[in-house]
Amino acid sequence: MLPSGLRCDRDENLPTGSTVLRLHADDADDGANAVVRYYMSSASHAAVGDLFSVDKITGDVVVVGGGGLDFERASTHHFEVCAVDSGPEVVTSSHVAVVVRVTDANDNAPVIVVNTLTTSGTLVVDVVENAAAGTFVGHVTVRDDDSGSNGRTSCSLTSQSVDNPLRLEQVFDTEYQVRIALCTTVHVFIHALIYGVSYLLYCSGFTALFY
Ligand SMILES: [Ca+2]
Ligand SMILES: [Ca+2]
Ligand SMILES: [Ca+2]
Repeated sequence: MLPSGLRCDRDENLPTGSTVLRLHADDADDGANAVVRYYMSSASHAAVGDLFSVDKITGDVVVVGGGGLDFERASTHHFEVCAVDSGPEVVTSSHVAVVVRVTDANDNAPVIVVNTLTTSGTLVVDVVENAAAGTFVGHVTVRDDDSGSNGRTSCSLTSQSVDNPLRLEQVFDTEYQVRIALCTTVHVFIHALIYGVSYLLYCSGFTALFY
C-alpha cells in the first residue's frame, strides 16, 4: 500500500542520476504475492519521462536527463507511481501522486539589452556637441531569469571619469534610460582688476562639476 500523496522539495540543478525520493509499498501477503514492483503511470511517463524514471525494484525516483532539475523550465512536477505485486495474478495495485517542487538557485546572470535610436546595428551612438541636458542616448533593459532575490538586479554606469557626461535614469523596475547629464565640467576663472597708477591683475579659478 502506498500513501495517497507525497510532496518533496529538491534543489534546482540536481544532476542526472540523483535520487529524488524512494517509494515503499507494504504488502501483507507472502512470497511472490508480496513482491512489489514500481512503475510510473503511462500518462506520467509521457509528461515527465524525459526527466524522471522509477526503479521498478527499489522504488527510487531518479533524475534521468534534460540537464537535471531546472527551476526556470518548470518549478513543480506532478506524476503518479503505481505499485503492483508479483503474484500469479495481479491481485492488488495502488498508486501515489508525487509532487516535486524545485527550489530556485541563483544560476542566471543578468542580461543587459541596450537599444539606441541608431539604425546601424552597432552600439556606437553619435551625439552632437552641445546636446541639451536630458538628450536621450539609449534605452537599457536588464533581465534575470531567476526568481525572488536571485532575480533582482541593479544597474549603474561604470565610467570612472569624474566628468562623465552621461547619467542613468531608472524608468521602471528593470528599465533605464541613458541621457546627457545636466552639464559636465565647468572651469571658472575669476579676474580682478585693481586700477591705479598701474593695475594689478588677480586671477584665481576653480572647477565646478554639475550633474
Ligand atoms: Ca536554472
Ligand atoms: Ca534559477
Ligand atoms: Ca540571477
